[in-house]
Amino acid sequence: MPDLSQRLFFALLPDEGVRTQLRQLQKDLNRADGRPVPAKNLHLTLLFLGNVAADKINAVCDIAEGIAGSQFDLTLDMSGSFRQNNARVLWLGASKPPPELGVLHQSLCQQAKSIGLPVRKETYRPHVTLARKVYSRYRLPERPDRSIPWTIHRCALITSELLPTGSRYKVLVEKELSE
Ligand code: 2AM
Repeated sequence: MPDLSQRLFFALLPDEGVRTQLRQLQKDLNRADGRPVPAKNLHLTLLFLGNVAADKINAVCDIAEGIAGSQFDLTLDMSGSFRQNNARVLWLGASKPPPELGVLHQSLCQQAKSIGLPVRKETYRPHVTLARKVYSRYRLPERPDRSIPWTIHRCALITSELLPTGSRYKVLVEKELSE
């Protein structure tokens, strides 16, 4: 039987203005080795679900369709890195994540649990990954010169296919928050 499960995650999608500013910061990372995240893939993960069995995918789409609420503001004003195998992932985050972000994350966690998906109890660290597989010591300053103001208005359920060349994302459901 073919495996029809899908690797899924909920994310916030930047608008063009924010994407352009993220691209600019990525250019500063040119001095680092590593693999910059392609512009079209830039996002902030709300909840990573991992591989979801085929018979649960409709229920996850329903959760995404039910996302509602008002737009809110987030300021990307700090950077950092996570270790991943022998390399590092460089990211941009918010020193003061808005409460709405935590509420959205918690609500998605609860709904995912309610349909029987395993949700790991790890601390939510909202971030936008800028580059992966960075082996050099180059980092962005912890407080970049420019912060990026972002009005969050687009949430999405995304499927990710892991390819040798990197991840290929496809938006399954996209929701607009109200003004
Ligand atoms: P990352 O950018 O820090 O790798 C799709 O993989 C998205 O889900 C990425 O933004 C990724 O974060 C996030 N994610 C969270 N937990 C993950 C995990 N255990 N494995 C892969 N991606 C994860």
